[in-house]
Amino acid sequence: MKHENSNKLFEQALEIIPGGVNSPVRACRSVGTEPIFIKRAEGCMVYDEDDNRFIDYIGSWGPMILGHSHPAVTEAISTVLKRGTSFGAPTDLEIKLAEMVIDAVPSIEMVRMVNSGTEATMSAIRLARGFTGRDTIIKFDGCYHGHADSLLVAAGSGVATLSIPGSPGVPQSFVDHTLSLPYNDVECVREVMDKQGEKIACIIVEPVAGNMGLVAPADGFLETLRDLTDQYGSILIFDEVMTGFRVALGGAQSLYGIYPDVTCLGKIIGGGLPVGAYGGKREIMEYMAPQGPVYQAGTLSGNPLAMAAGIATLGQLEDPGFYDTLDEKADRLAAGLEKVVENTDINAVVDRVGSMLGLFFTDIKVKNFEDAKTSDLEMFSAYYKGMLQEGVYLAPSQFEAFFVSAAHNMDHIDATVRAAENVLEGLKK
Ligand code: HOZ
Repeated sequence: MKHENSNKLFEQALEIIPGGVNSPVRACRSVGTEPIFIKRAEGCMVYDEDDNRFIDYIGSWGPMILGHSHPAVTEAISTVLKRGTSFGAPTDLEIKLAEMVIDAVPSIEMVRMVNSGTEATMSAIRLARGFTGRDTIIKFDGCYHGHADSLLVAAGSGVATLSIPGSPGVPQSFVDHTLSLPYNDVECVREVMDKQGEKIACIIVEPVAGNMGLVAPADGFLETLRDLTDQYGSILIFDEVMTGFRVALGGAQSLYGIYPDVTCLGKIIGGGLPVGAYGGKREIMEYMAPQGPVYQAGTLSGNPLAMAAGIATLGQLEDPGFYDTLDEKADRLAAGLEKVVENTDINAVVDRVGSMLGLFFTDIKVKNFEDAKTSDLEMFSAYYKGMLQEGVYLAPSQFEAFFVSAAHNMDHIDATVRAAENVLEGLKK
């Protein structure tokens, strides 16, 4: 497989863009390759600048649940595009998308649109601090909530991929207000809340962690967070930027029946355009300016193109049976990969929640970031490269989930399992 054109573009990019990329994981450093440059994408396939084609399981890191260039989404964007691209003023599209979000996500009564997941979590934290009058927050090791200063502590995703302990540029005084605890450790969070609960503004959590690879919540974990935040008057924030409209129409909260005070969204609700949102209980959301005292603003917030893409995407997800069909495909992929792992006798574990999947090269059940770090990263890197050669495009990091879209069919899934079989057979030797 040739990568000549991608390699040339990367050389050019390195001269003028830090690391040659606009988001660190894309540089593919942890897997020891150079990024492929994408020319176009359709359905579940991406095509690169060297005319290679790949079955895509990155899906733009989650948003493309319908697959790429879905006609309903591209048509909605082009219709709105003709009326102008941004007004910095309210439009009816914002109301429509807000209504769709509120109808689907059980705990959201009011919602504010922003431009990215990072903006959503950063604003939700400020809201929680403003509402409670407290400064300290709790997050979990290996969870990634975007790159706002106070959240870059023991973070997953790119921070974990590059093994960065924290980030220079984040004042120690910010970090002092962030407690990071082990994911799924009910006893630990109970102990900390029993000692410091009255100082805790919020607990923020990925209800299904997707930024340390895929890690499902243990029985009782989310419930304990709900109980403890209720007990101590702290805000419970679910970061559903990845899981929202992904694991179910109502997100992870509807799947597990645990409802947060504030939910952060992004990815799917923008249908592939830049978007984020945070929403929750009316009495909390009314604390936001201009209704309340907590400030947050944005020139492009509620952008009409993003709203149109989001509305068109969510419209497709409302089809009865959408998630059953999607989950069937994801289940076939997970089962296929498990079988390959078993047959090849390679140390690896596969996990799945809805259409989010993970594969760790370890022999233990992964419950938290410490477990995730036992994965053999050299094996992952060899697996990643092998799969790319086989025409399968995976996230170039052990610490990211991968996604099945509605555009994958059973043939794509079976071809992916065969590819994994070839690669893992080869690695065994
Ligand atoms: N860190 C995000 C995924 N978990 C985005 C990665 C990217 O866009 O490069």
